[in-house]
Amino acid sequence: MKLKIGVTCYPTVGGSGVVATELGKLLAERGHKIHFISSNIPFRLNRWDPNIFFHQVAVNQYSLFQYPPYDIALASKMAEVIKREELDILHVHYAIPHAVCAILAKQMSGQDIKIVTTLHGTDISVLGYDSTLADAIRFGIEKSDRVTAVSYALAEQTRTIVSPDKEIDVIHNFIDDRVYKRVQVNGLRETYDISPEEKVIIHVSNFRKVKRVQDVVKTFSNIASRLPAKLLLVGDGPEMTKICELVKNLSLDGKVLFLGRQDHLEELYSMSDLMLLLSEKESFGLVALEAMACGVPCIGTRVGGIPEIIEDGYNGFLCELGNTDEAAEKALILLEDKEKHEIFSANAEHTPQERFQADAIVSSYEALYTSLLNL
Ligand code: GMT
Repeated sequence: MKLKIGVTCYPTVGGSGVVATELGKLLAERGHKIHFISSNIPFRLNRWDPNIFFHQVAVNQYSLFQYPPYDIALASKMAEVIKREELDILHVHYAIPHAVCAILAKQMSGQDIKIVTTLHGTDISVLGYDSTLADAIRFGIEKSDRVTAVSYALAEQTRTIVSPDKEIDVIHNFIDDRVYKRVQVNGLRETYDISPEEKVIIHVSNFRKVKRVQDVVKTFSNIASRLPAKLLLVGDGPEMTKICELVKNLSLDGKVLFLGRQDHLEELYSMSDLMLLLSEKESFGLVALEAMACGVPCIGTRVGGIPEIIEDGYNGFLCELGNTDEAAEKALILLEDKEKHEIFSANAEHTPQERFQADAIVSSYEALYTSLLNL
């Protein structure tokens, strides 16, 4: 049976928005009607599909209110779409505010819609600095009909920190394997002035503190003192100024390329030899999976969901958080041994198909929806 599914996520750049949108697109390809309800068109919603609809949440600023009422506006829009489109399911990404808005919308609409909430980790990291939101997060989780987490680590962390009286299913993230694959990048290295003997190391993030981009630069500095290499820093965010300073202080100008936010990451990955993901918090680490799909092994910290993607000694290496010497040593094991690098690269390329197959993961969500509706 074909379903009518409302989807709410943050439309801005970020793994949760990517996963929500890619899932919606693949469900639409299977014939379900997908209604995105969001403040803006999700950035990956870049092609027309007759089964995809977008309902914009208008958040107005009134002089009477100190803050624009995003949550109430979202809940109202959800209720409107639930009623008009006769939605079966509302799938929201994040417990706060989206699950809480969905619960309110359900009450406003008076319909027996089922609410599915996917946790991406941000709810838990928010709690790290604002424990007053714990009750709201627990409420959002407990009042959802089903809750999923993107990794076993996140499910466990949620149980420990929030202690909800609710089962949490784990459904891993996935990538669109039609996009993320090794592609020919003739002339791209030359464009970036990368010589044939130089190794290319890549890091992609939103440059938040938790991403520890300083550790990435320090690790690179160590690597670059041993062999010719360039570091591609892709993305932008609050830590950027500090990173630029560090690059200068370590005399790495010219070796570190600041590429800013980029589309078509598959091309940048395809010309890279190694990815560094040295975060202190990472519930999954979608960029590691994207890079692997393009044949790039990863060095990652033994943190959150990263060990669920990086299999130590198979498609990359794990290292201790903050230990940049260890990260550099592990990187050099691959960069200095062509044969080993080829094996790791092939293993990385197979990882999405082996354990994060898009088709199977979309089917898991489909099964979850239909079981909720007793179909
Ligand atoms: O990593 C971020 O800062 C963005 C954040 C988000 O909410 O989009 O990413 C989270 O969700 C992604 C998709 O599930 C995961 O791949 C990221 O690991 C997770 N980020 C953190 O846990 C810090």
